Amino acid sequence: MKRVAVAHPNIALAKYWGKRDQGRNVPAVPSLSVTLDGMTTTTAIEEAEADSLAINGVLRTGRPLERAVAMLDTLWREAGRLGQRPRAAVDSHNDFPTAAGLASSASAFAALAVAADALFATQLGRERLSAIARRSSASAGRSLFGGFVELPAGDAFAVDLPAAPVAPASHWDLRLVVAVTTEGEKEVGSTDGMVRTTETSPLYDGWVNAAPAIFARVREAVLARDFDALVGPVEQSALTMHATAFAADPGLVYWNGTTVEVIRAVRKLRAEGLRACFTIDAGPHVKILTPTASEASVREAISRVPGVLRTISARPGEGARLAVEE
Ligand code: 2P0
Repeated sequence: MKRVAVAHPNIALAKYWGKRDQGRNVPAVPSLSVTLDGMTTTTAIEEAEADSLAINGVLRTGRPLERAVAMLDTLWREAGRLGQRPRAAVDSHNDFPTAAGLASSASAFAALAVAADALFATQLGRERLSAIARRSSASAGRSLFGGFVELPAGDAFAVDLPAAPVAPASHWDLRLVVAVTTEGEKEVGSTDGMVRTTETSPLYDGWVNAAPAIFARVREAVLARDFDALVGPVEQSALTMHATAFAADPGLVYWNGTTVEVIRAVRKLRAEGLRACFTIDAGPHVKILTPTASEASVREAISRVPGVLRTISARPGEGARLAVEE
């Protein structure tokens, strides 16, 4: 039987960057994200002669297949199933471009966890699926849930570390405007970038020490739906994460010139009285948070910044789930 699941990417307002434990993929800092609506990964899975993985219609081998297989093995083992795991054909499609800088690994592993849980009839529940997805890609643990979601930092012994919902999507009708600044893919992936930062950046300990207080301020502002209180910690989280990465050896510069221009444009809009703040992930695009009422003005102003190729708008959305069969 074929099972189909859908999941959405998420954007961290308080960033995760760095692992306490590489093998178990345990984050060194707490993060808080918003799961997005609109952009969707749809993943179908069915029993097959051998494990296989297709992404957007292209069969993949090597590392992407290994990561998917590792998740299927973990899920089977976690469910305490005896005997050999059924082999599975996984067919995953994204309806958004990877070059938009929206972490496709988050929605991919969240959708795969839900689809495989249904195929194997393991009924692990959302929390355990989140912990399993987090082991494959930490941000994927957050996409199991909708709305505003937190992922705590783990200690060295953390085996099961799920994300948890902070508030549902309906809690706060914010908009997230992505300013796309290049169509190219990033040079250094998040996983490798984090390892380099952890091992070589002299600022890494400062980031790990500062992150919990920044996270707490973001969490409080989200719960209070206080946009003005959100601005400071959201921008500080992104800038401190990037400052730490800049200081690695060799330095990780995820930005391009347009990234800086958009930051300046957002601050100018704020000085003119508009509510908006920015965040940046492991790539050159800028994500701008704004209340619904100012979305149109923000989009228009940001589209005019030289170097911005286009903008994409998203709102808070739902967690990973089985697709409704037609
Ligand atoms: C985040 N990022 O909190 C941060 C901010 C990117 C910048 O989580 O190694 O793909 O698979 O656990 O989850 C992207 O990193 O990394 C990410 P792994 P992941 O959204």
